[in-house]
Amino acid sequence: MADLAVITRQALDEVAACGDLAALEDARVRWLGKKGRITELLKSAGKLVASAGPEAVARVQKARADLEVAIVARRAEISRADIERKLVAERMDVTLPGRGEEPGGLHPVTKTRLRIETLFRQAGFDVASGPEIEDDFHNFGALNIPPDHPARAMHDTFYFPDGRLLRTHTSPVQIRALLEHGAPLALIAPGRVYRCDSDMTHSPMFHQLEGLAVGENVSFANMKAVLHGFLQAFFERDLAMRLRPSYFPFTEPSAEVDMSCVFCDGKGCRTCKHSGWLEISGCGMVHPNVLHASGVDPERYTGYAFGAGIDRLAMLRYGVNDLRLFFENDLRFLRQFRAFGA
Ligand code: 2NL
Repeated sequence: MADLAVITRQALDEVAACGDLAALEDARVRWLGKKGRITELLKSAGKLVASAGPEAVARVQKARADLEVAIVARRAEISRADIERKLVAERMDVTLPGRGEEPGGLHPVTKTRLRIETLFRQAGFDVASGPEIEDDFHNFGALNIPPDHPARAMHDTFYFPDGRLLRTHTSPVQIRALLEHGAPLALIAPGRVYRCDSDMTHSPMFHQLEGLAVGENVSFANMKAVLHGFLQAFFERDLAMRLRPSYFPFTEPSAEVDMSCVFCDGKGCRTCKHSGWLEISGCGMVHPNVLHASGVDPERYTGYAFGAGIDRLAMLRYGVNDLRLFFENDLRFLRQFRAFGA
């Protein structure tokens, strides 16, 4: 029994030295298990009393209780250390930037359209829109385009089996506005249009800007001033503009709008085919037949109208040389416009 203190000390040291729960369990079994050393001592309580006196049993029971307490405490310590280790190992930096946080941006054609809308609103125009699926009357008939006109042919226009069609210009939006509101009126109609056409410079879907102003005494000179003012505001520079005689069924007289080349300032370069001029729009005074078909009295009112490609305006503004880039939506291309404002 003189050894009990030594044995207890040894057991407590072993428990204290255990580094994980498995080792601690081994130690517990070794000392307190069915065949553990302390348990064996208590099993022979009779001998113990004989050899070391009656208090000896109580001392062994006290040693066993102390050891149990020590094991429970050590188990808690190891568990806490395990959790601590796990927390350190699995630590994450919540301040790191997340994945996929790249901001999006508006498509360059959308930016161009919004810029055009802002500029024309500042000049007193409304912005109108309408259906992309149209009927023959709003797309052709009301625009003084005769039934045998080549633009109506299957190879230029996408038709549905029921005779409806994909609008080939946004003029029908303006016809609808005239029918609904009458004169006077000033609006632009930007939007998608469709033509059965696809090559280097033509896409089956492209974006058109049309404009219309109808009122008493609206003149060709008014049109010229508005178009020149728009082009200078859009390209943010002084530039020359000229009108060349042309023909459209829906305007009379009609003209092509040229502006001095924004790449060479009129000196001549590849983009303007060394002419110094870029074709940018078509325009004219609204044909009396068109006003009449839209419910407007051509004896009282006059109007001008124009049409231009938004995609082409975007190409010239951003220096893009291939129309198709706008429709491929390659992110490497589109990302370059993030920094640009409208
Ligand atoms: C072009 C030519 C043009 C118009 C469009 C128009 C609309 C109405 C009445 C009369 Cl409602 N005209 N639009 C007029 C002249 C030219 O577009 O080269 N577009 C890309």
